[in-house]
Amino acid sequence: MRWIFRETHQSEVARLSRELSSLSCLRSPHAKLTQTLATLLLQRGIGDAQAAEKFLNPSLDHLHSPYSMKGMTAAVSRIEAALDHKEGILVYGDYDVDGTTAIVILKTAIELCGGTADFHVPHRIKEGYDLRGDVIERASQAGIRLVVSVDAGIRAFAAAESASRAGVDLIVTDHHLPGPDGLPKALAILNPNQEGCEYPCKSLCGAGVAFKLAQALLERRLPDRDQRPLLMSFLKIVAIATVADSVPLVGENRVFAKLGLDGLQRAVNPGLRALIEVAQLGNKPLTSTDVGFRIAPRINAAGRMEVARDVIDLFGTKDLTVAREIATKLDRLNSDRQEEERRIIQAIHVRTEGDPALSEAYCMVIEGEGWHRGVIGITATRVVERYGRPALIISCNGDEAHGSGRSIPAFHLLDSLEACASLFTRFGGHAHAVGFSLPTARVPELRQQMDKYARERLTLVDFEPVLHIDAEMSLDSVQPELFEALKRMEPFGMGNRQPIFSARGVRLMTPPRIMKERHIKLRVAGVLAEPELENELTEEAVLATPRCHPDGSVIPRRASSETRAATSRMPVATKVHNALGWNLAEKMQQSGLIAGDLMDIAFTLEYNNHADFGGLELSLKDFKSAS
Ligand SMILES: [Mn+2]
Repeated sequence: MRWIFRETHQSEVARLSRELSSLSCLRSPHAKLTQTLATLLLQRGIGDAQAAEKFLNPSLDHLHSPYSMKGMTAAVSRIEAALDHKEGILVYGDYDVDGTTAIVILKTAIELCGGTADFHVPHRIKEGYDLRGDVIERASQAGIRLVVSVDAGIRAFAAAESASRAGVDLIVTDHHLPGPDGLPKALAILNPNQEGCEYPCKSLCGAGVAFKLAQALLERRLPDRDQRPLLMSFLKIVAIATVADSVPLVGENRVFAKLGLDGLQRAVNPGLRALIEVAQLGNKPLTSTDVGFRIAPRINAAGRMEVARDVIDLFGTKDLTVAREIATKLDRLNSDRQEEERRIIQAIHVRTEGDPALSEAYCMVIEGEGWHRGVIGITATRVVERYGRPALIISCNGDEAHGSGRSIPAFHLLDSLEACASLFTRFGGHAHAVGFSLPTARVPELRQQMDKYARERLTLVDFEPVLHIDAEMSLDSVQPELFEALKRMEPFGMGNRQPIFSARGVRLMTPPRIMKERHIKLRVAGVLAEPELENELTEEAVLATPRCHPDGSVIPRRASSETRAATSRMPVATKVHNALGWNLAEKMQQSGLIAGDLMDIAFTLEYNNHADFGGLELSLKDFKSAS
């Protein structure tokens, strides 16, 4: 694994570090801590104490005015007119987490303001993404005069034409980039990415844009005292979409994610409670990882397995028993989805094992008959993770084939598809992810052309995974205060990754322990002085081991004589830390490192809640022999 150190300017770090020392929320931090924090904040675009204070203490007061978004006034007046005249409104969304939660947000806001809202979620396979004219025409026949899109519509030119022909007013709310041919004809368009929109946060997800409209409506129609509690309850759902849609967790998105995640611990909505229950996340603070890997996939499973409607019913019901039934169904769909994913991955694995031409391809193109189209995107992600190469995964249904692709940073996937555009019946996407369809008969040609194209542009180095290191530090800096400061930087995710640190020349104190054949547990320490042989670790060193046992008096026992022999050759060390390395057992065995050796490690800081051996610990991302 290649380590890449993020750059910081020392003078900038020194300046911000001085400013941080006066921040009240850090409670008189020492110089080393503010330096580390300044480094991390600068990397995240936070350049002064005021911005740092905001970043470390997200609050409702940091939300921008909805009216700084272009089109808001027009959208709000039209919806208010509908409310006043008791017109029905159709909220038209999308089938993924972002699209379904956006529907829930806007529909609920309209209902809270006394209106009625129906909704439409497209069928993933039969309708596909984006608004369709026939759906709007049917709504018009049913008497609907106002359609509001969420998480979709910014390129729905034909549907917008149908709306205007059918005498339906269309409000588009979306976050996707507008196309090169301008905007569809609509009564109002809310999209921070449209030309002329001054909205400060450009990276809202679709549910985020829907939330801004909801916020504006609530401000107009409901008493002041209700505003904050209502916004807080909406943010729980906005946070889920914000994390799931992988938008950067900075600016207003950070406020959504932080307040929403905190709020989820006290979820009242029966749907949310049931969902947290089936994901087995009750009674503890939720992290962005919990939401991204446990909550969002269950919501997404509905759309993947073709019942996205269930998500709206789940959040709409007032009855916990009903909510539990739906959540249990989503949980099962998610298991089915995982099962299907495993089945495809297994098939891919078997094929690549037996076919070096496939596993050594510079762009892997792998097809299968009848693979579920709802999961080939996730499968492509897994293949890229495993092989480090761009991958197109294709589901063939007779003569027709549908594919989904994911890439690595060095390879622009959409450009590569454009280079063989004539093979496709349809394709789209961006640098990192694409979707496409083509005749099944042309898949071998696609495989050959993609590999040729990739070989002209990539080298083997591009396939080597890289690890971005935020800051180098000595193990002595691993202190509870640092961990506290890092907690304030949560939630981590896109745009605000959990900081990865490196420490050079740390000493492996005991023989590595292998856990469950795949993981390792190490004891490591920063080295203060050159070896001065002692029989065992000084008591001072042992006591200084960071741990959090209630009585603080547990001293680790050295188990075997072998361990004692190893530590007896050890020099006097400073604090000893536990370091856990998931799936690093094989690498440890290959490295030949033994107790007493010096190594360079890359790690994140974690907290182990175990009553006996809990405390601060390092989670190893990678290690090498000391350079
Ligand atoms: Mn979206």
